[in-house]
Amino acid sequence: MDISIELFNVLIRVLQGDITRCKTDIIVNAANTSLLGGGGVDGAIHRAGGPAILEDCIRIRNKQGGCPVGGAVYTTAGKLDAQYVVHTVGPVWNGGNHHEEELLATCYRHTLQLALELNARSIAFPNISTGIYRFPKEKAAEIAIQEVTRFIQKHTGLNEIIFVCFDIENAQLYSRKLQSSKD
Ligand code: AR6
Repeated sequence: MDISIELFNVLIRVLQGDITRCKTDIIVNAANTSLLGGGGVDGAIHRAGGPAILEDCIRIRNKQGGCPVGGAVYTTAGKLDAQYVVHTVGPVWNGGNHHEEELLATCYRHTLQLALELNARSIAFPNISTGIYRFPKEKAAEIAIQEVTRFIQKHTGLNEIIFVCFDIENAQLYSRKLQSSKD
């Protein structure tokens, strides 16, 4: 199921598993606007990374009042084997007529922009919004792949982008869609 393809000189990989085990410059978190942690991948990242991540989140929250939907901020990666965690806030799926698709695309764009500013070479994304926030998985995969592809067409710096899929359904969707984007 795990696949790798090369697009615009960037290795794009699909891995099924736990993002907290990734060794990439950046691990992306699917956070909420409070930045105070939660369940799903957010809970896993804070648990594995330790309290330094939450301390940074609280500093950011005190300074700018959390993070808006579609926004992205970065913190230490704490005990994770990464340099930074980029926390982005995906939209809650609410039927599709509340700018959900655009907001999800904005998460990927802002996160990738931040990766560029942080001089990151590698980044691991979870499937933002497709858990507790109920965004339809297929649509979310299309948006993620589209935004990543657009970004690497225009910007150099990243050489590895990993889509970390926790569930088999997402892993299959991403593998299929990436294979066909190559053909
Ligand atoms: N590694 C990789 N992916 C994971 C992991 C993991 N360890 N754990 C879950 N996933 P979710 P959301 C997948 O619910 O939908 C939090 O409470 C999961 O299977 O984590 O953006 C935040 O604080 C799914 O495919 O995030 C927010 O309140 C994907 O990660 C809210 O949930 C995203 O699921 C955000 O909801």
